[in-house]
Amino acid sequence: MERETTRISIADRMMMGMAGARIAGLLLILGLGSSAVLPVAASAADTVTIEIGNYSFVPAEVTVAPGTRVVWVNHDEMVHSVVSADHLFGSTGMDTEDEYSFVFEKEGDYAYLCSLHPYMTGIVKVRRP
Ligand SMILES: [Cu+2]
Repeated sequence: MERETTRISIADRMMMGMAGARIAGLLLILGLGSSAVLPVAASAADTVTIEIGNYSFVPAEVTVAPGTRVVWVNHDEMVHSVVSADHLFGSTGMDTEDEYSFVFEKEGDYAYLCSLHPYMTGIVKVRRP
């Protein structure tokens, strides 16, 4: 009798183990599902950063969707600015690590330059995806 009880007990434990594995598998699937969704929800797509360094805008040309905030960050030792060709947007002098941002709502091509070094140019192209 005691042997039989032991056998049942082992079978129970095996079944519990299998159920546990199934639950773990389900949690794993749910976990993977949510992690696959998260990057889409991240706000990274709404902001594009342009680095200013070595007397240039990098990248000099970006294409973004309407509503995107473009951020310029001055990593140079020199003061720079961001001024659009049509004066739609423009920063004051930006010291090292200063930032300037502008939200582009309408489609179009927006050429800009640094007013202190006019050979520094860039363009933001706003296009519907
Ligand atoms: Cu400059």
